[in-house]
Amino acid sequence: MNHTPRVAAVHDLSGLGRCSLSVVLPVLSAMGVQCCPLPTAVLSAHTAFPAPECAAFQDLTGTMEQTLEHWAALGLTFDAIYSGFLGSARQIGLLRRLITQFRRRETLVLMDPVMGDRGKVYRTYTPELCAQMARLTREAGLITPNLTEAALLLGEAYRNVPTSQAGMEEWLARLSLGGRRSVVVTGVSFTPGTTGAGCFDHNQGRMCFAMARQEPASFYGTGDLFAAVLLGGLLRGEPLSGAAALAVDFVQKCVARTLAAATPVLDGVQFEPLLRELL
Ligand code: PXL
Repeated sequence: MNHTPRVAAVHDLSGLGRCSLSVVLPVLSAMGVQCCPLPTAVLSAHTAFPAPECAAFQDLTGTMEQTLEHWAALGLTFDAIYSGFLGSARQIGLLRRLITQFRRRETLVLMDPVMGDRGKVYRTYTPELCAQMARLTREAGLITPNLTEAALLLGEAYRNVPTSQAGMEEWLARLSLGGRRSVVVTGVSFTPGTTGAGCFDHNQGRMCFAMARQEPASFYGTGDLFAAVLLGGLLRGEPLSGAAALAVDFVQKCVARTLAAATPVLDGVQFEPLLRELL
């Protein structure tokens, strides 16, 4: 690609906790991608921090509507549309509009169906929002659920998460809607000490797994970091398997570095010193 690829990134902006836009923007910039943020909400800190009365959660649905009007008037289109944490169920309709109105035929639509983690749904996500999110992912060319979100999308209990490669391949096939879209499930693990991503590549019609050493802790925001590196890799022209391997490897290095520094899990991973590896 000769021009700098342009991505619309639909995510929240959290003041504390290294997730969503505060991770996506620097990663995509480092990878040579122009990131146009469409913030869904502004939070004082991500939702896993203790939330006293004074905690800020500013829903930006109205601003998103105005932004889409403005972008439409400017005749914009995007090389990729990438969505993550949403602030309200009304935003589903706006995301649908963004996808239908601003995509070209070759535009990559990456939906990270952010809904929960570790078997739990996020505090601000209603059952209505989850159901609508699942429905909208039908419009995506690529989805990147973690295990919790994969179970929610399939209507499976979290305890049924596959622990074998064959079981995960069956979930990947179901998540691909019969091969119609690409899927990358994060956090898969079949052997102790190893974790990574299970992929179905719609273009090549095949599955692959990208694994790395499992660090003995997990951090908030790593799903967002993963999806941003994956997207940056794909926009550089990497196949899904290569982009997934890059993202798995980068997240593992960030986690290892953060563990060594022993900073709080809620603060997310120290990706900043490693960003140059993505340049
Ligand atoms: O990393 C996912 C995420 C994104 N945005 C907000 C969150 C979370 C996960 O907790 O709270 C606001």
